[in-house]
This record gives sequence, structure tokens and C-alpha cells, in this order.
Amino acid sequence: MDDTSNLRSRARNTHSATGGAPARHAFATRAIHHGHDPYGDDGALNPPVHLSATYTFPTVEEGAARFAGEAPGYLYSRVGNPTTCLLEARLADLEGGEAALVTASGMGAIAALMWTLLAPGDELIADQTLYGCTYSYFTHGLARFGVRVTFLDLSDPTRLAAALGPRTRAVFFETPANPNMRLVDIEAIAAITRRRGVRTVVDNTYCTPYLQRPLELGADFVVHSATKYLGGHGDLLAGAVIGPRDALDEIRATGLKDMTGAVLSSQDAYLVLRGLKTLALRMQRHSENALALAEWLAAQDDIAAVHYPGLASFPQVALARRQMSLPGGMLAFELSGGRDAGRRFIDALRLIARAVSLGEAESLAQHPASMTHSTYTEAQRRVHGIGEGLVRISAGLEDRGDLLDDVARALSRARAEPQPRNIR
Ligand code: 3LM
Repeated sequence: MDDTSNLRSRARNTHSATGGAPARHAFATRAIHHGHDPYGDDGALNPPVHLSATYTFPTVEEGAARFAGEAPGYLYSRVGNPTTCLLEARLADLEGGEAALVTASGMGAIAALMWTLLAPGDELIADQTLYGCTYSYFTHGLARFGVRVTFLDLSDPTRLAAALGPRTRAVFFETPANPNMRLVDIEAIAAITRRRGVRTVVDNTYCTPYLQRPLELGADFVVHSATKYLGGHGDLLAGAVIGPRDALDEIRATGLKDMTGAVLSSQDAYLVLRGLKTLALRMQRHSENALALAEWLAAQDDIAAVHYPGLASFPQVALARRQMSLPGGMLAFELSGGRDAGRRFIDALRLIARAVSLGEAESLAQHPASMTHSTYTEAQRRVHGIGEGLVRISAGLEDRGDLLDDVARALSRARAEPQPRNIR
């Protein structure tokens, strides 16, 4: 057995633990209980944080058997750790996948998956609108190593069949897309890729499995920035890949163990497990607050467009209702005054924080063209549908009235003459 296949078997062993709540329980219950037996070992209601880089072998023979994948047990935390493995079991369960792999960041998850799926000469087809660093990794990272990356507007799935070539291995998209909220029909895309043996990868960061479960709609892999809603408190970076067990074993043994080494620490895995306990509640509140903001903004004369899947005026509202159980906590909008008005608005906010990232208790606002999507050139942003005046808000968990007051006040200041920054 080569090193890779040993580790695949090893990962299978360390991932076999289930226990906890049976699968018939509802999402909110499984997000709290799945995979942990509070009556096991020492009776701890909360799972312990295992702070150990390495694990002892009772004998050399036993250690060799673990390395060969012939005996269960941990060997080194870059391959598996009881706390990270519990998080993996829970995320796999919530997304409806066979297995999961957690990583040090969302970019770590995407890189571990892509380095494993793709080889020089292969083609990746990606949606035209992506989070800035994913776009940068595809264009400057994968392309440098001989992978052809083709960007396509996947909000129209009919374009895909004609674009698939003999070396197309995977199709990657976010839905809703960061930052312009355009949706991609997961079921329609997966119906096309399945027939051609091409893997469909969905970045489900904006939705979380509480709102949308791409694997149930035919996707092969889900990736997450768990830094966002899954962790939920803005106090860590983490990522995840969820999908078929054999493929995940391979990603663990190659993309993660040997190529990126982007392993999640057990302390951060614990914090994500803690965040998951309130995921269902938080996603409901994020959605309520985002809807209130979107509706209020859409009623203002000087707002040129509001992009939010919960609005009846949203062009893809039928798809949103079919594919997502709630419209989520993210919205984007454009002021008629363009880039300057957008930046004045963000500068005038007092409660909503000027910051990138999303999915935290605190509401956050940012200007994609000069922040999260500054990895695109202005010309590329035009082609990829990312407006210069776009403002992105991650609706937090605060009181809805306080958020509306902040937005109303900032908007009236943005309408006025340009103000010096941070005058209150
Ligand atoms: C952001 N996004 O503000 P990490 N996939 C999606 C994402 O939104 C992100 C990642 C992957 C933002 C981060 S910008 C400097 C801050 C849809 C991250 C990458 O590696 O955990 O940050 O995830 O939009």
C-alpha cells in the first residue's frame, strides 16, 4: 500500500464514529447533538478540545498498523484529531454528505479540493462572479500550474453544456454569488455535469446547510468558509469540504496533508462546534434583519438597485424560493450617486461596522470594488458584473430598528455633500 492509500484508510477509521442523535432528528437538534455522546468517556456534556499534535502507539506493531490503515486510532493531527473529526462528522450530517474535511480557512478548503481534483491540462469552469480571493486563486494560482480556467455566466445554465470540453473536470460556483447576489440553479447545473462525468462544486458559505443543501440537489462537493455563519462570531478562520467519502479521503491525504497543510486547530474546531449550536436561530434572525433592510432600501428613490433574494422584485425570486429555505443575511445595493455616494454612505454608518467578512453577530458593510473584489481589475469587474458603486451589507443579529435607523441616517448623509470621514 502506498502512503496515500494508507492515509485514506486511516481517515476512514477516524471518521467512523457516529453516536449522538439519530439522523431522524431535525436540523436544529442535529446541529447541537450529532456525533457527540454526552454519556461517553467522562460524561462531558460539551466535547473536549484535544490539544495534541501527536498520538502514542502502544507498540511499534500497532503504530505500523495504524499507518497502514489496518487498525483504528489517531496518529498525527495533520491527518486527524478527535475534535476536528467531530466537527467533520457534524458538518457532513448537516449538509447531507458522506464525509467532511475541515481546514484552516475557506481558501484552504477550496485549495485542498482543487489541488486534488485537477491536474495540468485539465479545465475548470467557474461562474463569472466569485469571491475575490477565489477568483485570484483560480486565475493566478491554478492557471500558473497548467489548469485552464474558463469563466461563464452560470446564472443561465444553458450555456454550460456547450462549454464543457473533453478535459473539463469540475464546475465551481457560489449561490448567491459574492458580492452581487446572483443565483445559480444547482439542480439544473448538476443535471448537465452528471451526464458528462464532471464534478459540481458549490460554495455554500452565504447560505449554510440551514438554508440550502447543494448535495441534495445533485452537487458533488460543497465548500465553506466556516469563518462566516458556521462559526458565526467572527473569532476564527475555518473552512470545510463536504462530499463523497472516497474523494474526501483522497483530498485529506493529498490536497490537505501534503500540499496545503491547511489544517484546522482543535480549539477553532471547538468554536465552530459551539457556533453550530445556534446556527438555525441565527440564520432566521440574519434573514429577518436583511429582509427589513432590503425592503426599506428598495423603497428609497435614490437607490438604483437592491439585490436580495427575499424581495418580490428580485429577478430570480422563483429560483430563490425553490432552492433556499430563507433568503439569508446578505444583501447588496447600488446608490444612484454611484461609487462616491456608496463610499459616503459606508463612511457615515455608526452602528454597522465598516469591515469585510460576513455572518457575524455584528452587521458589517463594505465596498466590494475597493475591498473584497479589488483582486479583479476595474475592466474585469465590469465583465464579471461587479458594480463600482455596489455596497454590501452582512445583516447581523442586532435589533432591526437600530439597524434601520443607522442606514436611514447614513443614507441622508450620503445624499448631502461629501463629509469628512467618521464625523458623528
Ligand atoms: C468576504 N469572504 O468578506 P476564508 N468563499 C466565500 C467567501 O466569502 C470567502 C471565502 C470563500 C470574505 C472574506 S475579504 C478579505 C474577507 C464565498 C471569504 C474565503 O479563507 O475563510 O476567508 O474564506 O467576502
